[in-house]
Amino acid sequence: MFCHQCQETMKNTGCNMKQGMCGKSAEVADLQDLFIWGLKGISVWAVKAKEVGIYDDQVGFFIAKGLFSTITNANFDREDFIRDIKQGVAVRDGLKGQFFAAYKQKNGTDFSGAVPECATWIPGNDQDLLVKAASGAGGWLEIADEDERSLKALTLYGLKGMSAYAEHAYQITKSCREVFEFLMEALAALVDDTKSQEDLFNLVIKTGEMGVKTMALLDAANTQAYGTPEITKVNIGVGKNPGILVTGHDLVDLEELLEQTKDQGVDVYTHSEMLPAHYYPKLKQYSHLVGNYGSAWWLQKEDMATFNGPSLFTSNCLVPTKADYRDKLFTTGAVGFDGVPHIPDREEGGQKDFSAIIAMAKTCAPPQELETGQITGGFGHSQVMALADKVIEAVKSGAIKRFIVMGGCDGRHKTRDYYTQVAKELPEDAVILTAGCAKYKYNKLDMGDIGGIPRVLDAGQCNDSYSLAVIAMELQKAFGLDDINDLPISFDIAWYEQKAVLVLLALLSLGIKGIRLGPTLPGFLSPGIAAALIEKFDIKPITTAKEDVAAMMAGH
Ligand code: FSO
Ligand code: SF4
Repeated sequence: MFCHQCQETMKNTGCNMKQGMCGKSAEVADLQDLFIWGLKGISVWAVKAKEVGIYDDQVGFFIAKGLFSTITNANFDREDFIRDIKQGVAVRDGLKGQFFAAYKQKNGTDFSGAVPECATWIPGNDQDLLVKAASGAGGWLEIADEDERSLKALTLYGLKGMSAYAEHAYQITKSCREVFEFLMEALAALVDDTKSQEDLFNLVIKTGEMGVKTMALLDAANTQAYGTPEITKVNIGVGKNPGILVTGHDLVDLEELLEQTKDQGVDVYTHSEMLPAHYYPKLKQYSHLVGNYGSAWWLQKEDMATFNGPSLFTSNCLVPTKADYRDKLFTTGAVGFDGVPHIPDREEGGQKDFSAIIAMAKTCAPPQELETGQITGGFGHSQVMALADKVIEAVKSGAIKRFIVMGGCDGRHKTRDYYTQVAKELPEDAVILTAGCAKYKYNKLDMGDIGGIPRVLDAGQCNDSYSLAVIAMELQKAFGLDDINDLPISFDIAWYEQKAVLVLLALLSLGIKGIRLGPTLPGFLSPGIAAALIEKFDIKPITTAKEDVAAMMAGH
């Protein structure tokens, strides 16, 4: 195996032993590479098919859901990937057949152009497939040039994040054509030998631009389905009923579970990235959506053990475990874990069937209390802009000196205490804008407020980083500034997995410069590409909380 897609990668170079730091086995890592190689093969035909007027939404969705399943901590199940690789070949050959027929009809001759091996490969039996995967087919080490590998990794990881957000949006909108077409075009470009380094650099930037569009799409879809997020106090204590703990990012899954648990004597709690569900009017009206239990994803071993009831994973981050609570785990969507029951996809127009998890919850004790009180969130772009006059006044009067955007991911490394330290070190005239699970590093500190504006404004999930960008663009307009970088805003982003890569590319595509990225710069950046990003965008590694706070407050 060789995997370097997340911030925990071994020695900040690549996981290349029997299993990754995340617990992913070498076999699953190799199968994921082979699967992605197959998705590139489908994309090669999809780009050609587009030229003769063929587009199939289901092919786009297969690719998006497939890439999503290869994100860090989403799917650890070898059987899922063996199944998906074979299904991918069938999808590819179906599309290829359609293209051949349309091509012949249009040109009067058979198509005879050259295509890369991933567009024609046949898996044979399961054993052949495993041998092919173990040979490293489709893996990063097949690319000799480190800068080419780095640019392709930056693109692919951005596409993975885009796929996750597109998959969530698609569950609501049932249409994501522009994003799906871009995914296929970009995947095909990654196996196109004629692309120069400049082409690949441009593809990275285009991925960021499409990232903004994808997050906007998800923002609109969530708002249309569940209302505009509003400022909300969320209970972090527990009730007396047994409960189901829901984690991940999929609001449709949560809504269906809430419907099916109505009047069942079972409460529903959010965990980690599901916390922002409480900010949506349509979801918060369910009285048995009781509160948020525990902290960020990496503390799930502790939180899920004391929760007592079953837990549902609607997306990453899942931590592989053999602990007792494993018997109470359920996965759905792109998530998978060997031997853990998987709740199948909904039929067209129907709902997922959560009866097994509800039945189990009824046999469980209520959750053990970890803490009491409330945390406040729901500061999406429309809520913050509703406070615009107050915010602008506070900036003009000097009551707010600076905004620090601290969105992104949380994680288990000790070095991430930096983000708690930054929050503590910030002077009282600084306000934190956050989104993503990174917020758990400081969202339970008592940071107070500035004239009624809380000093930690939580916009929502990591995809709601879009909201933070909208707020910045609105403030730029309100202050009449030509350059977004002249705003009193600094970016101190924590990354862990590939959705954060997309968020970073999206911010860069909006022209935001001087972003601090930590706890380490990505291991998949070659020295040459890291230098190019630093030169073009002034990206900075983090240093110490003290030094960085001083620099940010001084406008650097
Ligand atoms: Fe966190 Fe995990 Fe949202 Fe990520 S739960 S780390 S960027 O998957 O998705 O913020
Ligand atoms: Fe290693 Fe991260 Fe890949 Fe897991 S996802 S194998 S920790 S680089």
